[in-house]
Amino acid sequence: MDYDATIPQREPDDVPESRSRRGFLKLAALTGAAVSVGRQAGALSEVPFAARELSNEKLIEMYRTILRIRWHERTQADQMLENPDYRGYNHFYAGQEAVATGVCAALRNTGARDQVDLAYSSHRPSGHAIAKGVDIPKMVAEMDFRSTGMNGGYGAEMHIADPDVGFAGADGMIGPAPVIASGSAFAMRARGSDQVAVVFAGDGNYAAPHFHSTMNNAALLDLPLIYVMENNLYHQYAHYSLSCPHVDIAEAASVYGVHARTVDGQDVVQVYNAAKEAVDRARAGEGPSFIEAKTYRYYNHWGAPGAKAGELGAFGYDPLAITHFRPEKELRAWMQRDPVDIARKILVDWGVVDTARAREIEEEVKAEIAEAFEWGLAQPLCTPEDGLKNVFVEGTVPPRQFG
Ligand SMILES: Cc1ncc(C[n+]2csc(CCOP(=O)(O)OP(=O)(O)O)c2C)c(N)n1
Ligand SMILES: [Mg+2]
Repeated sequence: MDYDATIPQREPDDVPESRSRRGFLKLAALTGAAVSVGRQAGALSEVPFAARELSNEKLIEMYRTILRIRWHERTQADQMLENPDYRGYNHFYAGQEAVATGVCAALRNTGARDQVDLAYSSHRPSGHAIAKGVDIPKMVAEMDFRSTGMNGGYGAEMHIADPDVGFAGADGMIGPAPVIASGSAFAMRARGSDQVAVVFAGDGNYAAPHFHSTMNNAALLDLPLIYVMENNLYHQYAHYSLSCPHVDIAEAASVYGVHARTVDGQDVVQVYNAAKEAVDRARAGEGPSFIEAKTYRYYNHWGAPGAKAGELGAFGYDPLAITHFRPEKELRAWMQRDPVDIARKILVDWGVVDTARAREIEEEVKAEIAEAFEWGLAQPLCTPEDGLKNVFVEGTVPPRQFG
């Protein structure tokens, strides 16, 4: 589709809220360039190379985060496949690790509740949670419904949350998360805080009305909201082209006057650059940003069907799918641009570590995750009585009227 032909062009001064976009349009008008909303959204070369400021320690920590997510997923998939006593489940994030890692590396992940940045997930939360810095052993226990887990065994995958690191959790619904996150962004702005709210949502969100109302309100109110759309090409078993007319969904965000970028979601540095730009804009009161990260998931939509223990990814048939919906060659082609390999190559090429040290770090992370599962799966299970806790209050509640 040719967006130059289909998106009506506005005069520079007709653009009400987005200062940076107005500047861009003015500059383009001065140079006589043909301006298209679509080209702005996809203009990767314009993203400042913020990663130049990352210390070696921070780059290594980002690599560790990618590896923690990867080995958490692989270990949990193996539990689901091999351990009949394991009750946890997950919408696996393997393949998308660089997105959560690059975004959260640009956020404030510790501090008081009125300081820490917030991240919301929709239904694929484990990678976002780890990147935000949750306690992994407690998350492992939570995902297996253990009473000493992160949320007392009440949350499990779909509702894991840790306010101490600003991880607000998932809601399990396709649509509402961006609206909820924009409510937090509104509160941050109303309090005069420089916090930002981030929402991670999939390409399936585009067709939900919440996407459009969130973009509209965030632009109108200049909210410190960062909408990270992880475009992994599919929602459950349908390619996104079946529900979205855009190739780059970022173009749709641009139309609402939201600063929008598309990035290679397999490359943690590219993701970081776009996230840092978005965070700086939000903290400076310059309003919302939208980052579309092109990525791919290695497992099927939910759980481990089609996967084999000890192997990365699911190539086999998913009984939940109506057909064998994604070509194996497509999955293998994406795995050739693996976020772990790309991050390792960046570290080695930039002289941060050598290949041997990078491999050692991976072994350290594998051991850390193995310990997390050992601890988590030794925790006490919830009892039937636990199910009644937090439902009724002790004693009496005085009658009360609103108003
Ligand atoms: C309102 C609603 N409808 C349907 C579902 C079932 N569902 C869960 S995930 C999903 C697909 C989401 O696709 P996408 O947004 O691309 O995210 P991805 O799973 O690819 O990460 C659907 C339809 C749901 N959770 N909520
Ligand atoms: Mg998707």
